[in-house]
Amino acid sequence: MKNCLICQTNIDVFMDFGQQPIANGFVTKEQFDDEYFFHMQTAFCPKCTMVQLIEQPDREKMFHENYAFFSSTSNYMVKHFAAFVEDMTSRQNLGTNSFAVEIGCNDGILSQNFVKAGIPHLGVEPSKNVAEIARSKGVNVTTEFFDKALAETAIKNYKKADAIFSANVMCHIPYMHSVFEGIKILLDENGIFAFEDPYLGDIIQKTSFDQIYDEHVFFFSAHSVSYLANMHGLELFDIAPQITHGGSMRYYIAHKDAKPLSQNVSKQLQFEKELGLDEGKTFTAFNAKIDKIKSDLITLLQKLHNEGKKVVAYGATSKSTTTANYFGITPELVQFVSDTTPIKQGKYTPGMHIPVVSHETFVASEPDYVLLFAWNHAKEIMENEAAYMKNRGAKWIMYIPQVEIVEA
Ligand code: DWN
Ligand code: SAH
Repeated sequence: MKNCLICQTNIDVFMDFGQQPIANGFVTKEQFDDEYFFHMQTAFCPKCTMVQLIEQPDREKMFHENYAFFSSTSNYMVKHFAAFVEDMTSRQNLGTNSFAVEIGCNDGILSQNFVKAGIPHLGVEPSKNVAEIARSKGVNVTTEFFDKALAETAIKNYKKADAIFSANVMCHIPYMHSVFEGIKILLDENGIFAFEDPYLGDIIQKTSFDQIYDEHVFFFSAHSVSYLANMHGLELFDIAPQITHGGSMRYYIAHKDAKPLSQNVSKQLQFEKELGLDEGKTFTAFNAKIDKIKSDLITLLQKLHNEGKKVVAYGATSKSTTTANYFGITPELVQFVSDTTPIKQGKYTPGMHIPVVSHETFVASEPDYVLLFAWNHAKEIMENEAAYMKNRGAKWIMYIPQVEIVEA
């Protein structure tokens, strides 16, 4: 029995993924024998409704000077984050006299827009290699983990923030009360803290179980975020669904009563009730759907293997570490994974040890089927590869929300 990281209530496990490796821990052959594994289980809190990991590896094992995810590998995401800064610029009238903070700025994909607009800013990014790239784009970065202590230092060195941004980072941080205490200290009395993360409603509706991996400790909903904000004298006053990462939600938070409350919030809370996000049985049903995808995908890959087809994968994502390890996708079933990230190439995927190769190798390989591990970037990738796939007569294999073969 464990206690909820948010409200301390006893929580029960609803899904057990067994032993899982570090999702972004790509390994060399020499490292095969001493890979780190942890017991990955998810639980639902019946009181505050937060869905969460029971156990998470130490943060230094995941976020360090060899972090393997570089945000700017997707052109679509570059545009998405420029639009996020525009949205907040118009809400807060951001300019040369403002102060903006980004928590988890990675390679500067979002914060580079502050540089372009001349907005004084601070990027917080503990993974030194990606932070260095953000710096090379002119972003002012501190290579530390955001928490209450960092917020206290930031108000001494800078000033209170008119806007605090974070994308795909809040859901990574187990010490969430320290983060929210930090937000309370750092946010100007009229400021907005806007963050987005994969949305629990989409995860349940699409059975996108692969959003569950070591880095993702929380699976947020409007209900759980609103509960958390209230605990700190803050308020969730607006929300905006996003299509990114297979369905995300942007949450707008301010000091209590500082901003008008949008009807979007109450409508979403109603929708979440209808979807059953406040009931344990919803997550039991989710479990059964995961196991159906597992057996359908493994049956298909085994059949293609027996027929002598060449099957490869596209996108060595963090998500695919869960898919490959939980389903048992071996290098026999999938020969390699293509990925444009240099630090991943020449290494092997965590746990299952599928070789990671460059896009050039993929193009030269003439596959029959391509398993789209980076399914959240399907539009961008399928458009870019349409001509190649058609010429080759290759087909895509999709598995979210269900297993299907898709003609290019
Ligand atoms: O939350 C997180 C999100 C934002 O990013 C982090 N915890 C880690 C990471 O998750 P992920 O690895 O599942 O993210 P992506 O964006 O689905 O990863 C896509 C992968 O595919 C990257 O390694 C880059 C690669 N890629 C490619 O080879 N060709 C991507 C595109 C768009 C391409 O055209
Ligand atoms: N915002 C980017 C990066 C997401 S990946 C995007 O949306 O693409 C998650 C990032 O969070 C990593 O770069 C990791 O180093 C960073 N991170 C993890 N814990 C953090 C913390 N406590 N404070 C700030 N950043 C953190």
